[in-house]
Order: sequence, then structure tokens, then C-alpha cells
Amino acid sequence: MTNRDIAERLEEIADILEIQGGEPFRVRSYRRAAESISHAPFQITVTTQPGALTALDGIGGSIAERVMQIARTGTCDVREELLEVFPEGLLDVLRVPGVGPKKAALFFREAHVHDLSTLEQAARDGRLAGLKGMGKKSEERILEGLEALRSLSGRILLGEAWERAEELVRDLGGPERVRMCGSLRRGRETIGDLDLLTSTENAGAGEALTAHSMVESVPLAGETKSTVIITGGIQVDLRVVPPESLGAAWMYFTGSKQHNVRMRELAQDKGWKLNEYGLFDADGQVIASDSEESIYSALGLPWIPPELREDAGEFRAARDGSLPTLIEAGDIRGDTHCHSTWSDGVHTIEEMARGAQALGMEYMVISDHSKALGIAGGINEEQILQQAEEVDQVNEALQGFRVLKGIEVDVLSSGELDISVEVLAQLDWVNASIHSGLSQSAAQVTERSVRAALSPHVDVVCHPLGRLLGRRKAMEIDFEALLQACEEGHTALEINCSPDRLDLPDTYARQAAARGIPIIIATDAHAIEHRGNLRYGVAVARRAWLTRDQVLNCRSLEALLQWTGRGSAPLSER
Ligand code: DGT
Ligand code: CA
Ligand code: CA
Ligand code: ZN
Repeated sequence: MTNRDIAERLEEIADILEIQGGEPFRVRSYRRAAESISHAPFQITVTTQPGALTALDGIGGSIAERVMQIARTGTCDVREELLEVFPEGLLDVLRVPGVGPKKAALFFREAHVHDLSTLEQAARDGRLAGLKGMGKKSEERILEGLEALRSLSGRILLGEAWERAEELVRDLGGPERVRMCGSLRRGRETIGDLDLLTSTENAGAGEALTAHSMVESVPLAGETKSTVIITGGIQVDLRVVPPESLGAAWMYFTGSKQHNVRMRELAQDKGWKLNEYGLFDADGQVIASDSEESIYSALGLPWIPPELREDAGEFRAARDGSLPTLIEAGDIRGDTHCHSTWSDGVHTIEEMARGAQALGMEYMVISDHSKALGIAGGINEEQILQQAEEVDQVNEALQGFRVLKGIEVDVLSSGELDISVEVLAQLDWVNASIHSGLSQSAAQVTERSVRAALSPHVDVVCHPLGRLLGRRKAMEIDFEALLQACEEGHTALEINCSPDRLDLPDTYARQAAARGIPIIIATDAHAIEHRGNLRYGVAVARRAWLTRDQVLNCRSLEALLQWTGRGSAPLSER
């Protein structure tokens, strides 16, 4: 059980209580506890002392006891009691975008909805539209939400997969002994299952996996392969091979399948054979097997980074000697998109800055939401200028780090920016985002994006497609038109690192960069710990074949400001 799992169980309790119309303070106390646990500075285990828990914000004795029960058994008495009378399928209904506990309770009472399929049926029959607070539009949105949920079809987001896999690797002997493979190693935005690999020398890895606290069931426990299902219904495969086959197996289980097929063809062309044990000649003598490099090299190729192994041009580039030197997380020198308590962030400007500095960054743009985004506490012109004063103070307190003045300006449904150009002109950096009217026609959303990109005040268009993985499909933007506008308007495009966005997606980012449009990789952090999402955006960038030169925020502060055309010195120094 990770802290995240425990927090999810607490959230679930709060959801059920809320659907049942339970006391609001009780609902709130479980939600607060969940929030607190997910940010706890230590991992909760069966040996954690109750005193350590009650020292956390919002956790009293009774919830601490439930938390310990969950840590020990995966559930607790309150949850079990609730589930005895509560249709568990209603929890799935809550995962549908636009359905919260209040709606779920309404559908349950008035339309006999108790799981996803009865929800879909009710919506198709038009039985939801007539309910209180509902209408034809909101009923349609529920059908769209169901569709978005299905589009993930059992896959999980890269962020969750990566965190889970890291924990497993650590508990199975560490990264020297256990290697990640599959779509995870290739950095895909969603992951079907987790593939791990170890050698027979790491005896006991199989048992360590099947006995792991995250494991819910064990479909297969063999000498050379174990398969388990962990919390969240995620499948994990662990393969065990002799140490001399590690390179061949790592390559094989990293895939992609298409890449493997091409590799085998290259081997066959030479009269050889390639499989997960090695590369063999016609007599079955091993040519290479213990490292990936040796296998690629025997086939006349340089080592190909996993993110490129999609049979999407990597073989030609490898033969030509034109494989890109892919960007790495350490190349990123600043974060151009983050929030603070001025809008919907949880940390102050100074806390966010110190967090970024601790990760080795040199600068950060503070870009809170603008006034049109009322629900996110967006700020108006006057507040932006007040915030700028606070930025000056923070900069005085910091050494070797600079906070830049910025905004995430909303692109209104009309296509206008919601902050006056007089104020935009006074900022160091302007992010522009579409947050509303995402289901407008292709012509409308294209027009809005294009106008934003053409604006002389806008530096980058953020999360350009507006998609949320598993929750909302991308806007129907004419991407070619947006690229042209970026070219003309001297505007960059963002790869947003939030795991449910990863927007631009890899194929789009590759196309944009090939056209010479500068790319930004930014976290959109709403809290210090969201900076950890950077690696997911970097994975997307690597899958997009990007080099350091193509990513603007790999540049120094001076070079970045020069690019904006606002002069080389930050505003506060002029
Ligand atoms: P996923 O799990 O759907 O996100 O995608 P992958 O790529 O992780 O696919 P998975 O888990 O089915 O298999 C892991 C790797 O093992 C895959 O990338 C390539 C290799 N592999 C699996 N089955 C086959 C196969 O039938 N032929 C070949 N050539 N390779 C395979
Ligand atoms: Ca997989
Ligand atoms: Ca697999
Ligand atoms: Zn943002």
C-alpha cells in the first residue's frame, strides 16, 4: 500500500458518505485526511506509529486508526460497513467526467443507476435529462464522458505506472538488478501493463513480487515468469532470464513489437536468428546477448534509445548516423508554467521558487490563472501588478535563481485575451491557454488558437489540444494552421507535463519541432511536488525526437529573455 492507495481508500469513503447524504463535516474530514496522507513526508507502513499520523494536518485518532487498518489489510471497518449496503459500481460512476457524488446520488435514487452500464442505458433512454439540475446538454456530456473513459480501455497514465513501477523496482532489489521494459521504458503516454526484467542471479525477486503489499492477486508464479495484479487492477509481468541473456531480453521486452519485428528481419537478412535469449548464427552459436549495444552493433547499428523504438524512422536514422541526441531532464534549466496561492496553487511564490531551485533549476515563470477562470481564482490586472511586487521581493531573497513575472492568460471564447495588452506588455513572459469552449467547431477553436499565437504578447500556447486523457478528447484544431501562426507570431508550443494532459502529444511535438517551432516543456505545477511531473513531459519530448536545442527552456535565462524580444535583462532589473 502506497500513501496514494491509502488516500484513495479514504477518498472512496468520503465519496460513499457523500452519495449517501452523510454529515458534511464527516465527508470533509475524510477528504482532508486523504489530502494530508497523499502529501505525507514519509511512507506509511504497518509499523508507523499512530502519533506520527495524528501529527499530520487533519488527522485525528479515529481516522488514524482507520489509516492503520488500511495499511495492514487494504481496507477498514468503516469502508467495509459502507460497502455492505452500497452498490460498489456507483464508485465507477464517479469516475465519469462531470459526475460528482451529488449527481451520482440523484441518478441512483431517481434513475436506478448503480454502475457504468446502467448509467449509459439511462442516458441513452433520455431518463437523466428530466432530472433536477440536468438537461439534454448535460445528458449528452455524460455520454461523451463515458466514451472518454472507455478510450483509455484499461490502460493507465504514464505517471501512475511510473510511480508504481519505481516502487516495485526498489522493493525487488533496485534498478541495478531490476529493469523496466515495455511501453513504460518507451515512455508512452498510457501503459497497458508493467513489464519488469531481472536475472536468475537476483534470486528471490519472484517471491518478493508475489508477496508485495501492493499485490491483490497472483495469476502466475513461475521460475521464469510471474504475473501479479496490483492495486488499481494493474498487471505486472516479471521475467527472469540468465544473466548472459539480459541484453537480449531487455531489448525484446522493451519492444515495441514493430521495432522487434524489424530487428528480427535484419538478423534474418544475415542468416542469423534473434530472440529474447540472444543473437545467434546459423549454427546456433551466440553472437551477442548480454547487452543491447552488442546486439545493435552486431547488426551494424548504433544503440537506439527506447523512446524511438516504434519503427517510425529510427532504423533509417540509425543507418545514416543521424539519430538525434535526445533531450534529458537535466537539460531543462527553468520552468515556464506554474501556479501559486495567488490563484489555485497550494504553495506561495517563494515556496515554488525554492522548490524549483532545489531541483537544480535556474529560473521559473510564475503564471497564475487570469480573471476569466473564476473557478480557479484567476487574477485581474490590478492583482497581476501587485503580484509583480511580491515577485520582486522574492527575487531579492533568492540567490542564483530568478522568478519571472508572467500570467497564464485565458483565451476567451471570442478569441480575445482576457488581460489588457498594457499589462501583458509589462510582464516577462506570457502563457496563453484555452480553458473553456473546447467543444466549439474546428473553425472556432482553430481561430482562437491562431489569434493567441499571432499575438505579439504571447510567448507560448499551453496545452494546445486541450485534451484530458480518459476524460476529454482533444479540440478539433487545424494543427497546420496553428503551426503557421506560431511561425508568424514568434510563438512556442508547450508540452504540458501533467500526466493527464501530456499535451502536445509526441507526434504533434515532433511535427512542430521539425517545422522549427520552439518547444517548451513545462510542469504546470500547482504544488511543489508537481515538479516531479517534469520527467513525463521529457519522455514525450524524447518520443518526439527532440534535442536540447529545440526546447526553449533548456536555454539560459538571458537567452530565453532574448528570444522573447523583451530585452536580455529581466523586467525587475530594468
Ligand atoms: P502495453 O503494455 O500495451 O502498454 O505495451 P507494451 O509495448 O508494453 O506491450 P506488452 O506488454 O504486450 O509486451 C511487452 C513487450 O514484449 C513488447 O513491447 C514487445 C515484446 N513482445 C510481447 N509480445 C511479443 C510478440 O508476440 N512478438 C514480439 N516480437 N515481441 C513481443
Ligand atoms: Ca506492457
Ligand atoms: Ca506485458
Ligand atoms: Zn496552468
